[in-house]
Amino acid sequence: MSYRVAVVGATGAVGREMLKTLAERDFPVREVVALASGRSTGLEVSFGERAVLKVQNLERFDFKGTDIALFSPGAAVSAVHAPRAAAAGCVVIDNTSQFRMEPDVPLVVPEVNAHHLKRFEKRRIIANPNCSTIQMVVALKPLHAIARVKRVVVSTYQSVSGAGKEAMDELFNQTRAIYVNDPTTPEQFTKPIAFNCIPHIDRFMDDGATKEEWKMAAETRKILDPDIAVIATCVRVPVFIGHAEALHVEFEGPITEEQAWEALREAPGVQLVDKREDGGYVTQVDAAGEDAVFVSRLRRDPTVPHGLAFWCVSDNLRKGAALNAVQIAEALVEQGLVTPRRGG
Ligand code: 11C
Repeated sequence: MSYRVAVVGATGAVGREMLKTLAERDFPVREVVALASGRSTGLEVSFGERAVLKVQNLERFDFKGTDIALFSPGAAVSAVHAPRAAAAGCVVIDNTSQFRMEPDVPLVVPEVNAHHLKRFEKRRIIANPNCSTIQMVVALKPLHAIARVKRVVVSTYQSVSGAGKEAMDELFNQTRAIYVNDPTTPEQFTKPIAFNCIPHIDRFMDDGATKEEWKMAAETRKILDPDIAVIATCVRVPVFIGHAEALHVEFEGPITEEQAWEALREAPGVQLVDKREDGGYVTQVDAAGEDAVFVSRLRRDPTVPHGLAFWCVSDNLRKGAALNAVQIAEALVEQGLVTPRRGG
């Protein structure tokens, strides 16, 4: 069986990564269609090493006959076009924040809650979580199975690629400008991002948290367990690709470092690199281009009765976005929840 797959937002950083990931993982495609806004129509994007695709206009595209659509065009565009694709019979996997918290839209990280996928049938939309949530729940899941996570205190160190291609360009150009003493004004960020850290991602909410911090809490509860308390501080750092997180996790019951290491070693999607020596941990530069969620620096947190602290890093464009979306498509196929509508 093979599928007609559309990638919406195909010229963006995540859209390009989706095309690359579909090709690399040999997803069974009959045809791949690249879609974007009118101003990108006619541009060319690569489908891995396999083909060069001409970008088509999303506004004019008829989703009839398309089996699966991976969306990453921005929430406002998804709000209009994802339901249109679903109404045409396509299964939508949406990487934006538009539908994530809607009760009849499953929010899925396949290693954690693939069993939620079957709830997609009413809306035909599945939401891909925020990148900083995805890597955190992949690492928490095996530990939750041992001792039930009660509370998480997390600080993030998020790369500029989370804010898109222009943000990556701003880090590059600003870094260069500082070296050569050129004037530079922040545009994509509220403060200079070169040689700086900015404790502000997404908009401010009434309680003083940012929307990114709220997402980490609300999405974790929807994906993993509604009883988990999460307090996050999300920080943009001058790194191009890869998000890092320092987690302090309090559990309901006892859990030893040895139990945690063993569970993480076995956990799908996790790579444990924890040598307790110089360089024996993973950084964002190491994780860029990789599929795993890396866990390092795991140790007991002696300030609470049952606690662990650890460091968690992943490529936000891959596991944090494109790879997770493609894994959802693979899980739909494995669970027999999507069948090609024509030919195949
Ligand atoms: C960032 N995590 O790093 C954001 C990007 O809700 O899908 C992804 C935003 C989202 O800026």
